[in-house]
Amino acid sequence: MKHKKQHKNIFFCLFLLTYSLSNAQNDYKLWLQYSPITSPETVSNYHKNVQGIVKYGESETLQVALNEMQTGLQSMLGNSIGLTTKKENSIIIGTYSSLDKDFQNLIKSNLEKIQKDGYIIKTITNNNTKNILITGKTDVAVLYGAFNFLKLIQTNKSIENLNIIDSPKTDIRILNHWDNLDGKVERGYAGSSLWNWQKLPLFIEQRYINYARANASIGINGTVLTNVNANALILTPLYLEKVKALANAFRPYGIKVYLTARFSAPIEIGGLKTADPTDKDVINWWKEKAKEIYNQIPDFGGFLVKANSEGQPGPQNYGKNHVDGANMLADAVSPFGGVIMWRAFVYSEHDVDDRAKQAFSEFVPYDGRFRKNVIVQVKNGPIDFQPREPFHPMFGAMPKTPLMMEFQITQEYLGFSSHLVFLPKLYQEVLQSDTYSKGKGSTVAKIVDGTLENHTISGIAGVSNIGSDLNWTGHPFAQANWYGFGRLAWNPNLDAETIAEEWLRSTFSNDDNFVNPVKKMMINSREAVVNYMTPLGLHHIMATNHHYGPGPWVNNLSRPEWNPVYYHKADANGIGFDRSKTGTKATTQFFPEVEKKFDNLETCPEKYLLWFHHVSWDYKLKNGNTLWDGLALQYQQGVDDVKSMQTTWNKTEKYVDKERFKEVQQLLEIQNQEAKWWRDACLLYFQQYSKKQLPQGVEKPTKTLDYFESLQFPFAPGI
Ligand code: BDP
Repeated sequence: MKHKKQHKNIFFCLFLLTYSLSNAQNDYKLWLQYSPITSPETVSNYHKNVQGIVKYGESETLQVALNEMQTGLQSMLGNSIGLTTKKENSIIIGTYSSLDKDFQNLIKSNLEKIQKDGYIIKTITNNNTKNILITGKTDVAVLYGAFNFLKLIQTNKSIENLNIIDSPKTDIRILNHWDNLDGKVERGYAGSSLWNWQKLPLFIEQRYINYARANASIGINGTVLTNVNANALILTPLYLEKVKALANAFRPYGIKVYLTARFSAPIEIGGLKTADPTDKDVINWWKEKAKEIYNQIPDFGGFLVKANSEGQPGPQNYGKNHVDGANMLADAVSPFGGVIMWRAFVYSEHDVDDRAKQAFSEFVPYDGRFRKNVIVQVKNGPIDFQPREPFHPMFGAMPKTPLMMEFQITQEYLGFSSHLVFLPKLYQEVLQSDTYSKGKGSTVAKIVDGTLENHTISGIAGVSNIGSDLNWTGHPFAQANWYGFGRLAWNPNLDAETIAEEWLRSTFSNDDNFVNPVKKMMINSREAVVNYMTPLGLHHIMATNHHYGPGPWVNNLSRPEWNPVYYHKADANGIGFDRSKTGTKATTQFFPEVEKKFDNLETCPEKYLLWFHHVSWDYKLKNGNTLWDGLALQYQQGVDDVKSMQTTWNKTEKYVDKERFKEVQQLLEIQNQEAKWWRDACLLYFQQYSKKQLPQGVEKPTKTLDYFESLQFPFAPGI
C-alpha cells in the first residue's frame, strides 16, 4: 500500500517536472494554462466525481468541447479521461434536446432560466448514480459550459454539488480588429496582423484556431477582421474567399465573422459613379454584394461602418445623413439576418462647437429612425479612449435605438503595450455610471445590455490588442484586458476584482501569496496611469499622431481639436476645459441629475474637474491643496504607484516562470521611466503658466522642457 502511494507521488512529481520543462512558452497559452493542480483536495474531489465523459450529439462544436475537456483535465490532473457511455460519475455534455428523457426531466426547470447561449453545469443524482451535466440550448452553450467547468478546477473551486446557470447578457460580444490588408495594425502594439491574407484561403494557421478557442473560452462570439478605416478590396471575390476560410475555421467555436464596409466601395470596386445611399444602382450594388457574401458565408455577421468620420467617406458626401447610409446597408443584409454596426465616432473640423458635444448633437435627433438591424456603436467616452473620461452622454439619450459600447483594449492612449494597466477597472467605471435616463439606476450597463429599453439586439465591442507577438498582446498583463473585455461583454455587471482573480489563477498560480498582492497591483494600475498621464480630468495631452508620450505643448496641427492645447487650455489664470454652463455647455447633454453634479464646481467629482471646468492655479481642492500643488502631487503619486507595482512584482519570482517574470519586470521598468517622463514633461510645461514652485514631495525634473519638446519618435508603432 505504502509502495503504491510512493509510486503515485513519484509519478506526480515527474509529471510536474515534465510539465514545467515542456512549457517554456507559457505566454502563448494565455489563461488556458491548465497547470497541474497541486491542491490535494481538488484532486481527490475530482477523482471522486469524474471517471469519464459522455457526449451526446455530433456537431463540430461538441467535438471541440470534448477535446477541450480531455486536454484540460489531463493537463491539470495528470491522467487521461476517456469517452464512455457509462452514466455514473461521468461528465455528460450535450445540448438539452439531445439528452436522455430522464436527464431532461431532471433539469427542465433550470432550462427556463437560461437565455440564448447560456449554459447549465449541474450535479445530478438519479437512481443512485451521480453525474455532472453540462448542457444548454445550443452547441456553443455546451462549449461555454465546458470552458467554465474547466475554469472551476483551474481556479481551485469545488466541483461537488454543482448548480451553475449562466447566460450572456449581451448578444454581440465582438472584437474589432483595426487590421489592414498589408498586415499592419492601426494602433496595434503586439506585432502585425494575425491574418495572413497572402496565404489564405488554403493555409489555415494553427494560430487562427487558438485565437477562436481563446475567444470562445470567454464568451466572445464575433470578430470584425478589418480596420474601421476600411479598404474596399476586402469586399472583392479574391478576399471574400479568404474571409470564408477564416469564417470556417472560427465557426466551431461559435465565432461569427464581420467586415468593415467602406462606404465608397460601389465606386472603388463596383465601377459606379456614386456611392449615394439613395441611388438605385448603389442600393442594388450593396444588395448584390450582401448576397455574394452570404452565399459564401451563410452566417456572416454583418458590417461595421465608420462613415463621415476623420475623412472616411459616408452618406454626407452626397448630402444624405447617417440614417440614410445605415438603413440602406441594413436593408442589404437584413434578408440574411445580418446587422449593421454604425459608429457614432464623429466630429468635424467645420464644427466650431466643443468636440465632446458633436456626436451627441449629430446622432440624438436620429433616435428611432434606424432600421431594426442597425445598432449604433458609441465609444465609452465623448472624446476618444482616454485614460479617464466621463461616460458618453449618448448613453441614455437615444432610448429608441440600441446602442453598442465600444471600448478600446489596445492601449493607444495608455502607454501602448509597455504599460501594465488593467482595463476592466476603466470598463467597470463606465458601465456602472448612472445616466439617470429613466431615473436612478439607469446605468450604462443596462443601456448596453438592452434591458433598460427592452431592445432586441445588444452588444459590446472591444478594439483588439492582439497581434502576431508570441504572447499575443505584447505585454503578458495585456492578456488580462482581452480576457476582462470578454468577461464584461458576457456580463457587464461583473466586478473587475473578480475578473482579475480569475485571470491570475488561470494564467499564473492559485497561491494566495501570489494572487492577493498581484491582484491589488492590477486593480490600482488604472488609477496609476491616470495619475501619471492625465490627473484631475485632463485629457488628450499625448503627443500627436502616434500618441506616444506627453505632448501638452502641441499647438500647430491643422485641425484645432487635434492639438492638446485645445483640451487643457492652460493659461496664466488656470487650467481646464470649461464645459459647464459658463462654457461650452457640454454638461447639458447629460440628464439633469448628472448635469447638475458635473456643472457645479462643488459637486463635480475631482476626477473630472479639468474635464468640465477651467479653474485657477490657486483653486482649493477638497483636501485643502491648491490646484497646482494637487496636480503636481497626483503626477508624483502616479510615479510612486508604478514604483510600488515594481516592488510587488519583484516579490513574485518564486510563483512565476522565469520568462514571464523577466518580461514583466522589464516592462515595469519601461513604465517606471515613462511615468517619470510624463510627470516631468507635463509639470515643466504647465509650470510656465502657473509660475509656481513644485510642492514638497514632488521630485525635481532632471531634464528641461526643451529637451522633452525636442523628442521625436518617427517610427513609433501603430500609425
Ligand atoms: C482614434 C484613433 C484612430 C482611429 C479612430 C477611430 O487614433 O486611429 O481610426 O480613433 O476610432 O482613436 O475611428
